[in-house]
Amino acid sequence: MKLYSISLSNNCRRVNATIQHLGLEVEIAEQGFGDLKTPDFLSMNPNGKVPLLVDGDLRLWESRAIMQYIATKKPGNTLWPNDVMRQADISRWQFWEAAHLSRGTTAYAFETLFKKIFMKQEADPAALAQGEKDWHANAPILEAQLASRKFILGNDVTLADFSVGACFSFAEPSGLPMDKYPNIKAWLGRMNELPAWKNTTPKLG
Ligand SMILES: N[C@@H](CCC(=O)N[C@@H](CS)C(=O)NCC(=O)O)C(=O)O
Repeated sequence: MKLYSISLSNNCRRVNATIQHLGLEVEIAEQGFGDLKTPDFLSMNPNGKVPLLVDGDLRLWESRAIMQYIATKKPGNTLWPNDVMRQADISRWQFWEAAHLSRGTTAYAFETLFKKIFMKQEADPAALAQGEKDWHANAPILEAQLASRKFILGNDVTLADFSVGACFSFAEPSGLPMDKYPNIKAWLGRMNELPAWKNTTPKLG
């Protein structure tokens, strides 16, 4: 298997953490942003985005789909247990973070960090205010889930943790307001004790 990836990307991080945690043999092809719009790359992923997994004839894009697929390569793991009810529960958190939680966290990262670093632009106050609203609308749901659990589903780390956790990759440098969410902060501390998670922390410059 070969993964086209950019180590700074939080979407790639959730896949790379899965690979490392399971000890999967995957060739990592680190890309530059310019590489993603070449005809060759677009023929594999018309979105021109990473991550992209190649396995035989399969060209698989979308980070959460890649996570589920590669996790099946190592049966018997806690990340994606062979139990449809657990899988449904994990998928639910993956879809939730993609559709809801990431709206606020991405707005913070984009407005306060990436615009400055890559576009030499200042944050747009209206976009940041909307991001703050989205963040506080969704964070309490995760905060409540983690009140009595070590990881999102319980005692074992699952793809839900790597999926949702990736949304927080830039929480600190982007100034995401975390004070009202001690359970999320404590869970992120536990995530950082996992070598696969710590090793895939994106390095900003
Ligand atoms: N929903 C996609 C998002 C992929 C995505 O937006 N990737 C970014 C990196 S974080 C990218 O490749 N951006 C390059 C571009 O849009 O030109 C996933 O989860 O895989």
